[in-house]
Amino acid sequence: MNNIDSINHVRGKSVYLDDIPVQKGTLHAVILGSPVAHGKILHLNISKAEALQGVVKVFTPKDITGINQIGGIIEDEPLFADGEVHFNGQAVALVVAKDEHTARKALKLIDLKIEEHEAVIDPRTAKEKGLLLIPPRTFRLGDVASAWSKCDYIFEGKAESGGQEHLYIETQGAYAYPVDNGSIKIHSSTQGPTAVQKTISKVLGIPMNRIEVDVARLGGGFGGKEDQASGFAAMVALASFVLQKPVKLSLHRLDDMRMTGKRHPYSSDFKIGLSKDLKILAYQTTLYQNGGAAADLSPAIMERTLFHSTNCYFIPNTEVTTYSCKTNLPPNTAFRGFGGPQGMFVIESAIAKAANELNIPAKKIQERNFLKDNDEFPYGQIAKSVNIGNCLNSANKLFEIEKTEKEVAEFNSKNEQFKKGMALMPICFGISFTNTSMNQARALVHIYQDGSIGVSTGAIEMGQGVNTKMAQIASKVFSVDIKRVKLESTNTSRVANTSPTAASSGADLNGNAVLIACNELLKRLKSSAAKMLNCNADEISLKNELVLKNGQATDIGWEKLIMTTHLSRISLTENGHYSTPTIFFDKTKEKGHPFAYHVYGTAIVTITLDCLRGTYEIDDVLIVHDFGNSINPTIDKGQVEGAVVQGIGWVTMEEIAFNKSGKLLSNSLSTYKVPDIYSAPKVLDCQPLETEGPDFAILKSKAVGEPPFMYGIGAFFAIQNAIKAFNPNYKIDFDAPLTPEKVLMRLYSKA
Ligand code: MTE
Ligand code: LUZ
Ligand code: MOS
Repeated sequence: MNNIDSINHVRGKSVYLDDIPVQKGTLHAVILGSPVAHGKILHLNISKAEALQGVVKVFTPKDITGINQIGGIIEDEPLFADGEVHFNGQAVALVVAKDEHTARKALKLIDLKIEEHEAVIDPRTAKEKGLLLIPPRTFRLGDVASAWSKCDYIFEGKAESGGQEHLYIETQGAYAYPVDNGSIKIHSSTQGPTAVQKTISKVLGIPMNRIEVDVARLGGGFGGKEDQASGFAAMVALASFVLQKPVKLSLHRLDDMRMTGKRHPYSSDFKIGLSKDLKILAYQTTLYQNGGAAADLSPAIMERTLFHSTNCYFIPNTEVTTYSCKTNLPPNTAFRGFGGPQGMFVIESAIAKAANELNIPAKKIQERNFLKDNDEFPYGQIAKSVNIGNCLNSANKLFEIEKTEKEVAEFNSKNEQFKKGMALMPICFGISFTNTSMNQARALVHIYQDGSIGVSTGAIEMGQGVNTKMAQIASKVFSVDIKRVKLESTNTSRVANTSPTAASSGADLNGNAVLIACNELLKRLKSSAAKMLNCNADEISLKNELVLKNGQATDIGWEKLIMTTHLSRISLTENGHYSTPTIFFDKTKEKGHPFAYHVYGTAIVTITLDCLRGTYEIDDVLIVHDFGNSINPTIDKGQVEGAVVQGIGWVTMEEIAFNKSGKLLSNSLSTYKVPDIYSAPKVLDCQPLETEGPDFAILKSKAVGEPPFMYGIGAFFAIQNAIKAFNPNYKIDFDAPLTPEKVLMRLYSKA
């Protein structure tokens, strides 16, 4: 089953926000972003800009009809800066004009004076100054303090991981127009239509039922549109509401890069203690999250860092503390993995440090400490159906890892300029929103009189194939051709109170809601067929568009069944509601059972390093991944491939640079390098682990969106190993991304 959108995507026929035909008289908006990262607004005069021909209005805080507030978790973020600015690019005003060109011209006529204050860029500095977005949190298991004395080896170190630009191909944007009765309709490039609706409701001061948010699809989100689409949508909605005109905003790439938050950089201290036989007895770490100027999703991301701080290892004594630090950067936000990768990078660094000091391969320590069934996670959940060991065993066999290790060693002994490095990157990722209440979804299913089916859910299609999976589920339940099923746009008037499509749980939550709705309709159809055939409903089944009675084909086809049911005045519409059972979390104890299940897998990453230039190529990434019982192996494999390359980019080449006063230097694609086809692995082989799959995954098909991102981290350690093979003096350190410049310095460092 291919992605139902692929043909239209390739032909350029799929409609994204900027492709929606605009109404006559549509106005265009452009944002004035603060030119400095921190300061006091002394003076803001818009009269010259408003006087420019073609300019309709310049919006500032005083034009807001509701409240000037867009913070989703904490109300700490104004829509338009009021009095102070806290990051470079923060919206100060919105120019609305007859076209974008005029609006941009008007930007230059706005008279803005800011008294510049010192900008804080570094999270540790922020922490020292007491600038925290929320109070710190700690997860604990066992007793670290008393465990150190039992350790034969103790190592300490620091780990740094960098930010990451989402670089969705479609930038942020929205298109709003007034409809009847003081209501507005808005198309928004968002992962969270309800978040958009709620934010607009607050900013405009009108109830949610007056706001209809519609999303056909996104040209990528990767977390960047989970929360941050809301502000842009609110600006457009405000302008449209006040002017009673259609208004559109589609960010220029440079504005998008400058104004939106990214993956959180983290700076961490770790201490790890092992026994002689390489059991990790104790692990203690403090992580400083660079949150940016407002909370955004940072509290939830900080939480997921805690949840994933021991990756797939059982460590009986653990203590992990995180600080969410307030800096003068754009508020950092969700990005594939949601803080998980940052936490996992630190434990992998701690293990690599220990392995380096003990002069053994890290794999020995990794394997020795894999989680097993009934082990306790630091957050109290008991591990079940743990597949990490199985994944590695299977990888050992399939990919002949030992043989490859020997080949790498042989290559390195024979070559001077080129060295190879290998690393094992195992993963364990929890599935469910860590905020329990968000784990719910609804679906609305209509069967039309002609037998065609319309499915609406709360899920957003952003390239991950969730719509295809939804269509598969409906077609499977009714046993009809998938061509009969159409996925509607995601619309808050059809499916309300949605959670964002995030946490890799879009298919699980919405798919289960579709399943519930379809099964309810199926029950109705069966009793209708039973009436037609004068038998009991339990004798009826549907197969390949035919009604079967006791397994035997009848002359009633799908279309006849539907029409007859409709004529009998039976509803062919159903709403399904799903909420994940059994999960809970008690924040006062920091213990619970927050995840429906975990996804496991393991990757072996091999790279070749050019020791003259510091450049490297990824030879291969060999994966055994636990998909459960995948409902769409083609799509799921695509998710793994994209995630791996994105993960490699994060730890190798994607380097976000701000200057000391908080100005983004890597503000375009000429100064920010993302992986291209040359930096992708030469071989990316992903084999499924043969398993049944957990009950709470949709049709036992495990969530796949985020977990494989973390395989990319293996590239960092593979490069480290190659550096070591060349330079025995290299004192291992952990500073991602490991760009060729950094590699070169390390190749020739003298201890
Ligand atoms: N794949 C594509 N092509 N585009 C995206 O934006 N987002 C990722 C992942 N895969 C993304 C993607 C992220 S961050 C998440 S959380 C999941 O898809 C969300 O979709 P799902 O819950 O349906 O897996
Ligand atoms: N968003 C969120 C997420 O609000 N809670 C989560 O747990 C989460 N996890 C991954 C990605 N987005
Ligand atoms: Mo993904 S970071 O949960 O949108």
